[in-house]
Amino acid sequence: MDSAPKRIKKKLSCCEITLIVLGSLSAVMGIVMVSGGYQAMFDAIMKSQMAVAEGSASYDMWRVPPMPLYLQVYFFNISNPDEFVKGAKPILQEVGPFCYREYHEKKEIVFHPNNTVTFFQQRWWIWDAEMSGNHTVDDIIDNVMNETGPYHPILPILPIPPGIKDYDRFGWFYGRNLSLSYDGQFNMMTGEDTLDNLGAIDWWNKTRETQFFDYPCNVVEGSAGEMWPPNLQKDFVQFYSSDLCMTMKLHYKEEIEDSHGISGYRYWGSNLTFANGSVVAGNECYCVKGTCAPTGLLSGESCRMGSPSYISFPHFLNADPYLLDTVEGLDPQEDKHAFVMDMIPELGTPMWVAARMQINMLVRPYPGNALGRGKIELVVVFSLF
Ligand SMILES: *[C@@H]1O[C@H](CO)[C@@H](O)[C@H](O)[C@H]1NC(C)=O
Ligand SMILES: *[C@@H]1O[C@H](CO)[C@@H](O)[C@H](O)[C@H]1NC(C)=O
Ligand SMILES: *[C@@H]1O[C@H](CO)[C@@H](O)[C@H](O)[C@H]1NC(C)=O
Ligand SMILES: *[C@@H]1O[C@H](CO)[C@@H](O)[C@H](O)[C@H]1NC(C)=O
Ligand SMILES: *[C@@H]1O[C@H](CO)[C@@H](O)[C@H](O)[C@H]1NC(C)=O
Ligand SMILES: *[C@@H]1O[C@H](CO)[C@@H](O)[C@H](O)[C@H]1NC(C)=O
Ligand SMILES: *[C@@H]1O[C@H](CO)[C@@H](O)[C@H](O)[C@H]1NC(C)=O
Ligand SMILES: CC(=O)N[C@H]1CO[C@H](CO)[C@@H](O)[C@@H]1O
Repeated sequence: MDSAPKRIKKKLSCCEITLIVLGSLSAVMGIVMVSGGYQAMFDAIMKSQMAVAEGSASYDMWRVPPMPLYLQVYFFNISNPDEFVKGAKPILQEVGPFCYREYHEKKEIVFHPNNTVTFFQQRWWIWDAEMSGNHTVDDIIDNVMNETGPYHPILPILPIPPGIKDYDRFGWFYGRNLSLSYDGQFNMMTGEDTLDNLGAIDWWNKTRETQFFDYPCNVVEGSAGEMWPPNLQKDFVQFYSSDLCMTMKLHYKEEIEDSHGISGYRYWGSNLTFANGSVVAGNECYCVKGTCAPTGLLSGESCRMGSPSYISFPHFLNADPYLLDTVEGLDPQEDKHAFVMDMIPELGTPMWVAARMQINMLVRPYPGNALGRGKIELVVVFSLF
């Protein structure tokens, strides 16, 4: 069936901003912390333990995170494709999870005299049959990784609109597995001079202001994604995400306690994280080429090679509720779908992270395509949670 001559090739990558959990370091530091009154000693130990320098306690864990990381992908099958192209609401059926173990390793690490370190981050994914239940790797190969096959039931019946002619395929992992350069190059503050900037990003891919959004939405700031300065406040934490091409802000939600009795602060992707300019003044700079998204969606157009993609939280959690009405079959639930990061505030160290995201594709009617309602449709392609 090749009425679909071309499909969008896309390094959509995105989204599993899996963050390092410096677990064993946290446990050790937890004991040190209860000895109050030794602030200077504590600070000195803390600095020698936490700053990233060759031979420091955190160096090896920073270079190759020892904590298990997982990538779980869910797809949405459009179960009424024929009706959909004639204008019916798409009926979505969640299929998954497809599970991978994810591995990270920092490469080409260079420390500089100004207490920064430059590196690339290599990531790779190994299929995890056990966690994937009844789904086999063949299913996902047919869905995302097969560079000759269809990535989704809907695309073969939707020809690529005129004007998009540079791409012929669409693949989530396209060119990404084991790539050194895909995530770009990072320069990060090591915290050796002061822990106040521990783990903060200095520049990404040689720039402090990217081309992806207008100023100031394009400013590279926040953590590089793994460590934060000690003594977090109950407001927000932020990190630069090369996957989303923006600095992502997670807002304080509540105090939590994990199963080992370690208490922490929970930060999450709230309804402000992807708020548009009507909801949060100033966020107009996330509009791309004059097009502003409904609140709760981040455009991936400039970040992902011109693809009509939008990032949201899974099942449009914390987004404009009207989005739920454009499809059938979604049901946002905080415990399943929220982007959550639990932190030990005294250390600025994550204890548990669920980086949950959803990739959506914009599908519009255009001359020569039967998609009938004359209305822009946002089609959910897949979710990571
Ligand atoms: C997806 O939907 C199509 C059309 O209803 C159906 O034939 C197919 O079996 C579904 N696939 C999965 C994996 O549920
Ligand atoms: C630190 O030095 C590196 C290497 O010269 C440079 O790329 C970076 O911009 C410097 N950062 C600061 C904050 O001075
Ligand atoms: C990534 O590369 C490794 C090593 O070649 C391989 O074992 C693994 O299956 C690849 N993962 C994906 C998702 O292609
Ligand atoms: C990729 O998809 C095509 C078309 O569906 C199929 O013929 C081919 O066998 C698939 N390749 C792999 C490696 O699964
Ligand atoms: C980083 O910059 C280089 C050189 O300008 C460019 O080729 C590469 O595509 C950029 N990487 C990313 C992830 O944008
Ligand atoms: C965001 O959520 C909070 C509650 O968590 C609510 O009070 C507020 O009205 C929401 N804001 C928007 C713009 O939806
Ligand atoms: C922002 O989102 C709201 C709610 O989704 C929408 O009504 C409004 O038009 C959006 N603002 C812009 C500038 O598009
Ligand atoms: C890994 C796993 O759970 N595999 C199961 C997938 O489903 C078939 C049929 O239901 C089982 O036989 C496998 O054990």
